[in-house]
Amino acid sequence: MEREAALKLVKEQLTDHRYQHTLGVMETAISLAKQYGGDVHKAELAAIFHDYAKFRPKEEMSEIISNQGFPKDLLHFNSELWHAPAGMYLVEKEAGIRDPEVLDAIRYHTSGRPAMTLMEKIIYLADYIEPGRHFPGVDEVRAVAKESLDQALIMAIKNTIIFLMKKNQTVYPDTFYTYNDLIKKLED
Ligand code: DGI
Ligand code: FE
Ligand code: FE
Repeated sequence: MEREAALKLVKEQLTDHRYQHTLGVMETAISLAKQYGGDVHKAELAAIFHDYAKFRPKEEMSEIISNQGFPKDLLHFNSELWHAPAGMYLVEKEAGIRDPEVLDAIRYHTSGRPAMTLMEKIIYLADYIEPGRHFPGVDEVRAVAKESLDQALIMAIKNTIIFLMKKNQTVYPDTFYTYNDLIKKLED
């Protein structure tokens, strides 16, 4: 699917603010893909669709997780996590996207997972550092992203864990497993 057609589908699903965020993720994902040797068109598509399900009713998302083979433990953690797997399912069903690399990048863009693929890393990081993001520490991650995709990813995941813990929120285990996996690979 070409950019314009994909953007049109996504625009209908999102608020204007979230659509602007999506455009930022798209530009950032394209430049990370160019820098780190990822497929630029796939990165563009995954970025455009990554938050497709963000505004679906919680009941719809939890039903998808329950009935479409996703891990049910997600339902016992923050509902902010649900739009990623629900998005994967809906993007395939409603937009006809079939590419597993694109679909997995959407699926894992919030929690991460151990052994993330290059495409998954690009989308996770682009979501975190796109130009519309303004929070403490984001500029440091942007700077590191110019040098090392994995180092920047570790910083983003670490910041997210600390952010959640400061608010006394639960952390989905895969987020910790992603952090551990990346740290172990650095040690090797
Ligand atoms: O959809 P976005 O706002 O663009 O960003 P996102 O998909 O990365 O995440 C949405 C929020 O989910 C983010 O502010 C942190 C929150 N969240 C809640 N529980 C968890 C979590 N994020 C991770 N990585 N792990 C959690 O357990
Ligand atoms: Fe998201
Ligand atoms: Fe996002």
